[in-house]
Amino acid sequence: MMSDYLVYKNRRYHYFWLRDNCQCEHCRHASGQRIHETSQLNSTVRVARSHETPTGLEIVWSGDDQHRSFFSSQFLAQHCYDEESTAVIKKGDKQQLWGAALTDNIPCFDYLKVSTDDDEKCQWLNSVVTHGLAKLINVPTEPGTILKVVAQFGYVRSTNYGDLFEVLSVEKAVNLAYTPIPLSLHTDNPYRNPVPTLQLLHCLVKADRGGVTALADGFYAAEILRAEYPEEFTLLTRQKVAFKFASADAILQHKGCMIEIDPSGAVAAIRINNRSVAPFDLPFSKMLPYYRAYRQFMRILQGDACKVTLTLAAGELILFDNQRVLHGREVQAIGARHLQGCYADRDGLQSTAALLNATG
Ligand code: NM2
Ligand code: OGA
Ligand code: ZN
Ligand code: ZN
Repeated sequence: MMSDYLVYKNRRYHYFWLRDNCQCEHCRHASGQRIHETSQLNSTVRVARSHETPTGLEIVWSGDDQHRSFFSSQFLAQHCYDEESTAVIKKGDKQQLWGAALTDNIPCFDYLKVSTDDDEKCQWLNSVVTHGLAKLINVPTEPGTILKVVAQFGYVRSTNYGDLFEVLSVEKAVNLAYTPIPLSLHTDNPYRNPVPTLQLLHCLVKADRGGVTALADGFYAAEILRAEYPEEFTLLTRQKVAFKFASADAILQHKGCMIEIDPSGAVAAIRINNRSVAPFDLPFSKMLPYYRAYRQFMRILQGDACKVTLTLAAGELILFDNQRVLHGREVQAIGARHLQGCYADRDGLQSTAALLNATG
């Protein structure tokens, strides 16, 4: 059989891949977007001639009107795919998992600095990418400031709870969040699809007593579960369960796995919220094993290896990945505690971080 690839610097590149990724002005718009339709290319396109220049690789194609391509060696190195490593579970290359030892090392930044200095802003956002979490201090306690914080990196995701929500203890609360009752570690809005990917909580008034914030890296806890209780881990990644929320202005329901893995097996998202789990609707034979797995995962999350606690002071704000980092409220809040919260999109934050990293 005729070869369908060429070798450049000991790496193989398929002819079709090269033709599809041609960077010439007929194939790519000045914006960088592809002009030709991949589905319309000649699938048997072949290289008529190729030669290496000091800066890359030139190709003249046969069976395609003598089309010419040039690939810089940088482009080829950056996009090289010649490796058979599909069996390896790849966690996001920037992720840094953390456990209880983070208590004294939570990435912490000053609001004035991040809003006036791009390097500082870049480090703040990079921490959210790596740790799924960052704390801001010296955030003015003027109500609504949380929206200005979001504007530093992206846009608010509005929900049935509004652009922002008041975490206050009220009469006739629609959600346990709006009572002084403790909340076990959870991710917000598991009953939505898509789930809001980022959450911010800004403390305007600290409780006289109680109202302690608990945090845990769900990805770290999931790796403990995977290592120590593999069957329980698998059950939580395979069996969907329903989450529900209903109030006067919303009826929301979604079925999903408590631990989501990507096709390589890497943990991609956590969905845990004890107060809004609907009655499990599982095959009879799976009911008790599922409870065992869920309860074991909660014990790991709430245990000494994973959980970090802190009490937010007025003017402090936490920004975290709502599909990775679980949050909770320990100890009944006494006094006029007041937080404001809101949601935002992780991809917008990642985009701002990427721009800052590119220019910095
Ligand atoms: N609040 C704080 O997702 C949840 O139901 C947790 C969300 C009410 C917006 C609480
Ligand atoms: C929430 C929440 C925690 C707190 O509003 O979603 O979890 O400390 N609040 O009040
Ligand atoms: Zn071209
Ligand atoms: Zn919450």
